Amino acid sequence: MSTPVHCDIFCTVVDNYGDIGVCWRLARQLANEHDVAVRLWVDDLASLQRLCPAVDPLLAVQQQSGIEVRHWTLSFPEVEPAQLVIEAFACELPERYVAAMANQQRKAVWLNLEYLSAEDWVAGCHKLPSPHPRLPLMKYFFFPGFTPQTGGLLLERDLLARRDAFQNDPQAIAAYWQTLALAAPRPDELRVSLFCYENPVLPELLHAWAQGEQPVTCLVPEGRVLSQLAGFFGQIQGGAGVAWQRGNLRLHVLPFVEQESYDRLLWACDINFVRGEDSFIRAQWAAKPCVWHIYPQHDGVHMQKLRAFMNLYCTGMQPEAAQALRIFWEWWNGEAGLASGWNGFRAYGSMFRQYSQAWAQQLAGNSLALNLLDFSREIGRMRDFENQAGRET
Ligand code: TRH
Repeated sequence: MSTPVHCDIFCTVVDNYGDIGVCWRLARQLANEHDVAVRLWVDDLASLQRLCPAVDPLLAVQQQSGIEVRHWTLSFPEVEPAQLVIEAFACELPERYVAAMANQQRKAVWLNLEYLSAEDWVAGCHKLPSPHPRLPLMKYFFFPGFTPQTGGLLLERDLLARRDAFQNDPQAIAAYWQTLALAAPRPDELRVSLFCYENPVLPELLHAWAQGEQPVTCLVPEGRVLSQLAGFFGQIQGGAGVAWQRGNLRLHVLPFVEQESYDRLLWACDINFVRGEDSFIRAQWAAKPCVWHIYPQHDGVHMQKLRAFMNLYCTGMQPEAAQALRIFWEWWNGEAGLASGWNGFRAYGSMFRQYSQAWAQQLAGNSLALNLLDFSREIGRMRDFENQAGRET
Protein backbone atom coordinates (compact mmCIF):
# COMPACT_ATOMS: atom_id res chain seq x y z
CA MET A 1 0.00 0.00 0.00
CA SER A 2 1.30 3.48 -0.79
CA THR A 3 0.55 6.31 1.64
CA PRO A 4 -2.97 5.64 2.90
CA VAL A 5 -5.13 8.42 1.62
CA HIS A 6 -8.23 7.57 3.62
CA CYS A 7 -8.28 6.99 7.34
CA ASP A 8 -11.11 6.32 9.78
CA ILE A 9 -10.43 7.11 13.44
CA PHE A 10 -12.87 5.77 16.02
CA CYS A 11 -13.11 7.37 19.44
CA THR A 12 -15.37 6.73 22.40
CA VAL A 13 -15.12 9.32 25.14
CA VAL A 14 -14.69 7.47 28.41
CA ASP A 15 -14.49 10.63 30.48
CA ASN A 16 -12.78 14.02 30.48
CA TYR A 17 -10.89 15.11 27.36
CA GLY A 18 -7.94 12.78 26.92
CA ASP A 19 -9.50 10.23 24.57
CA ILE A 20 -10.86 12.81 22.17
CA GLY A 21 -7.87 15.08 22.83
CA VAL A 22 -5.46 12.49 21.43
CA CYS A 23 -7.77 11.55 18.54
CA TRP A 24 -8.42 15.13 17.54
CA ARG A 25 -4.72 15.95 17.58
CA LEU A 26 -3.84 12.84 15.58
CA ALA A 27 -6.65 13.52 13.09
CA ARG A 28 -5.44 17.07 12.51
CA GLN A 29 -1.88 15.99 12.10
CA LEU A 30 -2.66 13.25 9.59
CA ALA A 31 -4.91 15.56 7.60
CA ASN A 32 -2.89 18.75 7.71
CA GLU A 33 0.65 17.43 7.57
CA HIS A 34 0.30 14.19 5.64
CA ASP A 35 -2.61 14.86 3.29
CA VAL A 36 -4.62 11.97 4.66
CA ALA A 37 -8.40 12.21 4.21
CA VAL A 38 -9.52 11.66 7.79
CA ARG A 39 -12.98 10.73 9.00
CA LEU A 40 -13.23 10.99 12.78
CA TRP A 41 -16.05 8.99 14.39
CA VAL A 42 -16.76 10.19 17.91
CA ASP A 43 -19.62 9.29 20.22
CA ASP A 44 -19.56 12.55 22.20
CA LEU A 45 -19.47 15.69 20.10
CA ALA A 46 -19.93 17.95 23.12
CA SER A 47 -16.50 16.91 24.41
CA LEU A 48 -14.95 17.58 21.03
CA GLN A 49 -16.64 20.98 20.99
CA ARG A 50 -14.72 21.93 24.17
CA LEU A 51 -11.46 21.36 22.27
CA CYS A 52 -12.72 22.84 19.02
CA PRO A 53 -15.54 25.34 19.67
CA ALA A 54 -16.51 25.44 15.98
CA VAL A 55 -17.92 21.91 16.28
CA ASP A 56 -21.71 21.73 16.25
CA PRO A 57 -22.72 18.91 18.62
CA LEU A 58 -26.02 18.46 16.79
CA LEU A 59 -24.62 17.64 13.37
CA ALA A 60 -24.23 14.06 12.21
CA VAL A 61 -21.59 15.04 9.64
CA GLN A 62 -19.46 18.17 9.50
CA GLN A 63 -16.11 19.39 8.20
CA GLN A 64 -13.76 20.84 10.81
CA SER A 65 -10.09 21.76 10.35
CA GLY A 66 -9.88 19.62 7.23
CA ILE A 67 -11.45 16.59 8.93
CA GLU A 68 -14.79 14.95 8.33
CA VAL A 69 -16.27 14.69 11.80
CA ARG A 70 -18.98 12.05 12.20
CA HIS A 71 -21.23 11.57 15.18
CA TRP A 72 -20.86 7.87 16.05
CA THR A 73 -24.24 6.61 17.17
CA LEU A 74 -25.73 3.15 17.65
CA SER A 75 -27.29 3.06 14.21
CA PHE A 76 -24.06 2.97 12.26
CA PRO A 77 -24.40 3.79 8.55
CA GLU A 78 -23.20 1.60 5.73
CA VAL A 79 -19.88 3.06 4.66
CA GLU A 80 -16.85 1.90 2.73
CA PRO A 81 -14.07 1.33 5.28
CA ALA A 82 -10.95 3.44 4.86
CA GLN A 83 -7.55 2.02 3.96
CA LEU A 84 -6.23 2.83 7.42
CA VAL A 85 -8.50 2.23 10.41
CA ILE A 86 -7.49 3.49 13.84
CA GLU A 87 -9.40 2.22 16.80
CA ALA A 88 -8.45 4.46 19.69
CA PHE A 89 -7.89 2.92 23.12
CA ALA A 90 -9.55 -0.40 22.31
CA CYS A 91 -12.96 1.14 21.68
CA GLU A 92 -15.05 -1.51 19.98
CA LEU A 93 -15.69 -0.87 16.29
CA PRO A 94 -19.28 -1.13 15.04
CA GLU A 95 -20.09 -4.70 13.91
CA ARG A 96 -21.35 -3.48 10.59
CA TYR A 97 -18.08 -1.70 9.92
CA VAL A 98 -15.99 -4.73 10.88
CA ALA A 99 -18.08 -6.92 8.60
CA ALA A 100 -17.48 -4.46 5.76
CA MET A 101 -13.74 -4.60 6.46
CA ALA A 102 -13.83 -8.39 6.28
CA ASN A 103 -15.53 -8.16 2.86
CA GLN A 104 -12.91 -5.85 1.37
CA GLN A 105 -10.78 -7.39 -1.30
CA ARG A 106 -7.82 -5.30 -0.23
CA LYS A 107 -8.09 -5.29 3.54
CA ALA A 108 -7.74 -2.13 5.57
CA VAL A 109 -4.77 -1.76 7.88
CA TRP A 110 -6.40 -1.90 11.30
CA LEU A 111 -4.52 -0.45 14.27
CA ASN A 112 -5.47 -0.20 17.89
CA LEU A 113 -3.87 2.96 19.23
CA GLU A 114 -3.15 2.28 22.89
CA TYR A 115 -2.82 4.47 25.96
CA LEU A 116 0.54 5.98 26.76
CA SER A 117 2.77 4.22 29.25
CA ALA A 118 6.50 4.30 29.97
CA GLU A 119 6.48 0.71 31.29
CA ASP A 120 9.07 -1.69 29.88
CA TRP A 121 6.56 -4.17 28.47
CA VAL A 122 5.28 -1.60 25.98
CA ALA A 123 8.23 -2.03 23.62
CA GLY A 124 7.57 -5.78 23.44
CA CYS A 125 3.88 -5.32 22.61
CA HIS A 126 4.18 -2.48 20.14
CA LYS A 127 3.14 -3.63 16.63
CA LEU A 128 1.99 -7.07 17.80
CA PRO A 129 -0.70 -8.59 15.60
CA SER A 130 -4.00 -9.85 16.96
CA PRO A 131 -6.12 -12.01 14.63
CA HIS A 132 -9.88 -11.48 14.71
CA PRO A 133 -11.54 -14.48 16.44
CA ARG A 134 -13.98 -15.14 13.57
CA LEU A 135 -13.22 -13.04 10.53
CA PRO A 136 -10.22 -12.92 8.18
CA LEU A 137 -8.93 -9.73 9.76
CA MET A 138 -5.78 -8.77 11.60
CA LYS A 139 -5.51 -5.93 14.06
CA TYR A 140 -2.17 -4.52 15.23
CA PHE A 141 -1.35 -2.88 18.55
CA PHE A 142 0.26 0.50 18.24
CA PHE A 143 1.77 1.88 21.43
CA PRO A 144 2.85 5.46 21.89
CA GLY A 145 5.86 5.85 24.10
CA PHE A 146 9.06 7.58 25.09
CA THR A 147 11.70 5.29 23.62
CA PRO A 148 12.69 4.51 20.01
CA GLN A 149 11.28 0.97 20.46
CA THR A 150 7.75 2.40 20.79
CA GLY A 151 5.45 4.35 18.50
CA GLY A 152 6.64 7.73 19.80
CA LEU A 153 4.56 10.78 20.61
CA LEU A 154 2.29 13.17 18.77
CA LEU A 155 4.31 16.20 17.76
CA GLU A 156 3.36 18.66 15.07
CA ARG A 157 6.08 19.37 12.56
CA ASP A 158 6.56 23.02 13.50
CA LEU A 159 5.66 22.87 17.20
CA LEU A 160 9.13 23.23 18.70
CA ALA A 161 10.02 26.07 16.34
CA ARG A 162 6.80 27.88 17.27
CA ARG A 163 7.50 27.27 20.94
CA ASP A 164 11.03 28.66 20.66
CA ALA A 165 9.85 31.71 18.74
CA PHE A 166 7.26 32.41 21.43
CA GLN A 167 9.51 31.77 24.41
CA ASN A 168 12.27 33.98 22.96
CA ASP A 169 9.92 36.87 22.22
CA PRO A 170 9.13 38.96 25.32
CA GLN A 171 6.59 41.00 23.34
CA ALA A 172 4.68 37.92 22.27
CA ILE A 173 4.62 36.71 25.88
CA ALA A 174 3.47 40.12 27.15
CA ALA A 175 0.75 40.20 24.48
CA TYR A 176 -0.33 36.72 25.54
CA TRP A 177 -0.78 37.77 29.17
CA GLN A 178 -2.85 40.70 27.95
CA THR A 179 -5.19 38.39 26.06
CA LEU A 180 -5.89 36.74 29.42
CA ALA A 181 -6.35 40.15 31.05
CA LEU A 182 -3.38 39.39 33.32
CA ALA A 183 -0.49 41.64 34.25
CA ALA A 184 2.97 40.46 33.23
CA PRO A 185 4.70 38.50 36.02
CA ARG A 186 6.65 40.48 38.60
CA PRO A 187 10.37 39.65 38.56
CA ASP A 188 10.18 37.63 41.78
CA GLU A 189 6.91 35.88 40.96
CA LEU A 190 6.38 32.23 40.13
CA ARG A 191 3.65 31.63 37.57
CA VAL A 192 2.14 28.16 37.43
CA SER A 193 -0.63 26.59 35.39
CA LEU A 194 -2.74 24.02 37.19
CA PHE A 195 -4.71 21.34 35.33
CA CYS A 196 -5.45 18.41 37.59
CA TYR A 197 -8.12 16.12 39.01
CA GLU A 198 -9.65 16.64 42.44
CA ASN A 199 -6.79 16.00 44.78
CA PRO A 200 -6.84 15.60 48.58
CA VAL A 201 -3.40 17.21 48.91
CA LEU A 202 -4.27 20.24 46.80
CA PRO A 203 -5.17 22.43 49.83
CA GLU A 204 -1.79 21.65 51.37
CA LEU A 205 0.00 22.87 48.27
CA LEU A 206 -2.15 25.99 48.06
CA HIS A 207 -1.38 26.61 51.70
CA ALA A 208 2.37 26.30 51.06
CA TRP A 209 2.08 28.81 48.22
CA ALA A 210 -0.01 31.21 50.31
CA GLN A 211 2.47 31.05 53.19
CA GLY A 212 5.61 31.02 51.05
CA GLU A 213 7.97 33.93 50.58
CA GLN A 214 7.68 33.97 46.83
CA PRO A 215 4.51 35.36 45.24
CA VAL A 216 2.76 32.63 43.27
CA THR A 217 0.23 33.26 40.51
CA CYS A 218 -1.71 30.12 39.78
CA LEU A 219 -3.69 29.91 36.54
CA VAL A 220 -6.42 27.32 36.47
CA PRO A 221 -8.43 26.47 33.36
CA GLU A 222 -12.09 26.12 34.27
CA GLY A 223 -12.93 22.52 35.11
CA ARG A 224 -13.70 19.85 37.65
CA VAL A 225 -11.20 21.00 40.31
CA LEU A 226 -12.87 24.39 40.71
CA SER A 227 -15.12 23.63 43.65
CA GLN A 228 -12.14 22.30 45.61
CA LEU A 229 -10.24 25.50 44.87
CA ALA A 230 -13.20 27.70 45.75
CA GLY A 231 -13.44 25.90 49.09
CA PHE A 232 -9.84 26.75 49.90
CA PHE A 233 -10.58 30.44 49.42
CA GLY A 234 -13.81 30.24 51.44
CA GLN A 235 -15.97 30.59 48.34
CA ILE A 236 -18.79 28.39 47.18
CA GLN A 237 -18.01 28.42 43.50
CA GLY A 238 -16.26 30.35 40.78
CA GLY A 239 -15.89 30.50 37.04
CA ALA A 240 -13.64 31.87 34.33
CA GLY A 241 -12.57 35.43 35.13
CA VAL A 242 -12.67 35.01 38.89
CA ALA A 243 -9.53 35.76 40.94
CA TRP A 244 -8.86 34.88 44.56
CA GLN A 245 -6.02 35.90 46.86
CA ARG A 246 -4.69 34.38 50.04
CA GLY A 247 -1.33 35.40 51.46
CA ASN A 248 1.23 35.28 48.68
CA LEU A 249 -0.99 33.19 46.42
CA ARG A 250 -3.12 34.73 43.72
CA LEU A 251 -5.30 32.36 41.73
CA HIS A 252 -7.02 33.18 38.46
CA VAL A 253 -9.62 30.98 36.84
CA LEU A 254 -9.16 30.96 33.06
CA PRO A 255 -11.58 29.85 30.40
CA PHE A 256 -10.99 26.34 29.08
CA VAL A 257 -9.39 27.19 25.74
CA GLU A 258 -9.36 25.60 22.33
CA GLN A 259 -6.83 22.76 22.12
CA GLU A 260 -4.53 24.70 19.82
CA SER A 261 -4.27 27.60 22.28
CA TYR A 262 -3.51 25.53 25.38
CA ASP A 263 0.16 25.19 24.37
CA ARG A 264 0.79 28.90 24.82
CA LEU A 265 -0.26 28.74 28.45
CA LEU A 266 2.24 25.92 29.00
CA TRP A 267 4.97 27.77 27.11
CA ALA A 268 4.44 30.95 29.12
CA CYS A 269 4.29 29.57 32.67
CA ASP A 270 7.27 28.69 34.89
CA ILE A 271 5.85 25.37 36.04
CA ASN A 272 2.94 23.39 34.61
CA PHE A 273 0.76 20.98 36.53
CA VAL A 274 -0.81 18.66 33.98
CA ARG A 275 -2.76 15.42 34.00
CA GLY A 276 -3.96 12.42 31.98
CA GLU A 277 -2.10 11.88 28.75
CA ASP A 278 -2.30 14.62 26.18
CA SER A 279 -1.69 17.63 28.45
CA PHE A 280 1.19 15.69 30.00
CA ILE A 281 2.83 15.32 26.60
CA ARG A 282 2.20 18.95 25.73
CA ALA A 283 3.91 19.98 28.96
CA GLN A 284 6.96 18.00 27.89
CA TRP A 285 7.05 19.78 24.54
CA ALA A 286 6.76 23.08 26.44
CA ALA A 287 10.18 22.36 27.94
CA LYS A 288 9.28 23.79 31.31
CA PRO A 289 9.31 21.95 34.65
CA CYS A 290 6.09 20.02 35.01
CA VAL A 291 4.20 17.96 37.56
CA TRP A 292 2.06 15.07 36.39
CA HIS A 293 -1.27 14.12 37.94
CA ILE A 294 -1.68 10.68 36.44
CA TYR A 295 -5.18 9.41 35.63
CA PRO A 296 -6.11 7.43 38.76
CA GLN A 297 -7.12 3.80 38.28
CA HIS A 298 -9.04 1.78 40.84
CA ASP A 299 -6.49 -1.00 41.14
CA GLY A 300 -3.66 1.43 41.78
CA VAL A 301 -1.72 0.47 38.64
CA HIS A 302 -1.33 4.15 37.90
CA MET A 303 1.41 4.35 40.55
CA GLN A 304 3.41 1.74 38.63
CA LYS A 305 2.96 3.80 35.49
CA LEU A 306 3.98 6.94 37.31
CA ARG A 307 7.16 5.29 38.62
CA ALA A 308 7.97 3.81 35.23
CA PHE A 309 7.89 7.29 33.74
CA MET A 310 9.90 8.80 36.58
CA ASN A 311 12.56 6.08 36.20
CA LEU A 312 12.92 6.84 32.54
CA TYR A 313 12.74 10.59 32.90
CA CYS A 314 15.23 10.79 35.76
CA THR A 315 17.91 8.68 34.08
CA GLY A 316 20.65 11.21 33.50
CA MET A 317 19.35 13.68 36.06
CA GLN A 318 21.53 14.52 39.03
CA PRO A 319 20.44 12.22 41.90
CA GLU A 320 19.38 14.94 44.37
CA ALA A 321 17.16 16.62 41.79
CA ALA A 322 15.71 13.27 40.74
CA GLN A 323 14.93 12.50 44.35
CA ALA A 324 13.21 15.86 44.81
CA LEU A 325 11.11 15.26 41.72
CA ARG A 326 10.12 11.75 42.80
CA ILE A 327 9.09 12.88 46.26
CA PHE A 328 6.96 15.71 44.99
CA TRP A 329 5.30 13.78 42.15
CA GLU A 330 4.52 10.81 44.39
CA TRP A 331 3.08 13.08 47.02
CA TRP A 332 0.97 14.89 44.44
CA ASN A 333 -0.35 11.53 43.26
CA GLY A 334 -1.43 10.49 46.70
CA GLU A 335 1.42 8.40 48.02
CA ALA A 336 0.38 8.37 51.65
CA GLY A 337 2.75 9.36 54.41
CA LEU A 338 4.94 11.65 52.34
CA ALA A 339 5.54 15.28 53.17
CA SER A 340 4.83 17.63 50.31
CA GLY A 341 8.39 18.21 49.14
CA TRP A 342 7.32 21.39 47.36
CA ASN A 343 10.32 23.37 48.61
CA GLY A 344 12.67 20.59 47.54
CA PHE A 345 11.12 20.48 44.09
CA ARG A 346 11.12 24.25 43.76
CA ALA A 347 14.80 24.43 44.69
CA TYR A 348 15.73 22.56 41.50
CA GLY A 349 13.56 24.75 39.27
CA SER A 350 16.30 26.03 36.97
CA MET A 351 17.87 22.60 36.71
CA PHE A 352 14.51 21.07 35.73
CA ARG A 353 14.11 23.85 33.19
CA GLN A 354 17.37 22.94 31.44
CA TYR A 355 16.72 19.25 31.74
CA SER A 356 13.26 19.52 30.25
CA GLN A 357 14.65 21.27 27.17
CA ALA A 358 17.08 18.45 26.52
CA TRP A 359 14.36 15.89 27.24
CA ALA A 360 11.98 17.44 24.71
CA GLN A 361 14.73 17.50 22.12
CA GLN A 362 15.50 13.86 22.76
CA LEU A 363 11.85 12.80 22.38
CA ALA A 364 11.26 14.90 19.29
CA GLY A 365 12.93 12.41 16.95
CA ASN A 366 10.18 9.83 17.37
CA SER A 367 6.98 11.09 15.74
CA LEU A 368 3.88 9.01 16.29
CA ALA A 369 2.10 10.14 13.13
CA LEU A 370 5.11 9.33 10.94
CA ASN A 371 5.65 5.97 12.64
CA LEU A 372 2.02 5.09 12.25
CA LEU A 373 2.01 5.87 8.54
CA ASP A 374 5.30 4.02 8.02
CA PHE A 375 3.93 0.99 9.82
CA SER A 376 0.74 0.96 7.79
CA ARG A 377 2.80 1.10 4.59
CA GLU A 378 4.97 -1.74 5.89
CA ILE A 379 1.90 -3.91 6.47
CA GLY A 380 0.55 -2.98 3.05
CA ARG A 381 3.81 -4.03 1.39
CA MET A 382 3.91 -7.25 3.37
CA ARG A 383 0.38 -8.11 2.24
CA ASP A 384 1.14 -7.26 -1.38
CA PHE A 385 4.14 -9.55 -1.19
CA GLU A 386 2.08 -12.38 0.32
CA ASN A 387 -0.64 -11.95 -2.31
CA GLN A 388 1.94 -11.96 -5.06
CA ALA A 389 3.59 -15.08 -3.65
CA GLY A 390 0.14 -16.70 -3.35
CA ARG A 391 -0.60 -16.03 -7.02
CA GLU A 392 2.74 -17.41 -8.13
CA THR A 393 2.37 -20.77 -6.33
O1 TRH B 1 -8.85 15.25 30.37
P1 TRH B 1 -7.90 14.20 30.79
O2 TRH B 1 -7.91 13.84 32.20
O3 TRH B 1 -8.16 12.98 29.92
C1 TRH B 1 -7.99 11.61 30.05
C2 TRH B 1 -9.28 10.89 30.19
O4 TRH B 1 -9.67 10.93 31.54
C3 TRH B 1 -9.10 9.51 29.70
O5 TRH B 1 -10.22 8.71 29.90
C4 TRH B 1 -7.89 8.91 30.33
O6 TRH B 1 -7.72 7.68 29.86
C5 TRH B 1 -6.71 9.76 29.98
O7 TRH B 1 -6.90 11.04 30.54
C6 TRH B 1 -5.40 9.20 30.45
O8 TRH B 1 -6.39 14.67 30.45
P2 TRH B 1 -5.58 14.86 29.10
O9 TRH B 1 -5.22 13.56 28.49
O10 TRH B 1 -4.49 15.75 29.41
O11 TRH B 1 -6.56 15.60 28.10
C7 TRH B 1 -6.93 16.92 28.22
C8 TRH B 1 -7.12 17.57 26.86
O12 TRH B 1 -7.72 18.84 27.01
C9 TRH B 1 -5.82 17.78 26.12
O13 TRH B 1 -5.97 17.48 24.75
C10 TRH B 1 -5.55 19.25 26.28
C11 TRH B 1 -6.94 19.79 26.29
N1 TRH B 1 -7.14 21.11 26.88
C12 TRH B 1 -7.64 22.13 26.10
O14 TRH B 1 -7.88 21.94 24.90
N2 TRH B 1 -7.88 23.34 26.66
C13 TRH B 1 -7.62 23.61 27.97
O15 TRH B 1 -7.85 24.74 28.42
C14 TRH B 1 -7.09 22.55 28.76
C15 TRH B 1 -6.77 22.81 30.20
C16 TRH B 1 -6.87 21.31 28.20
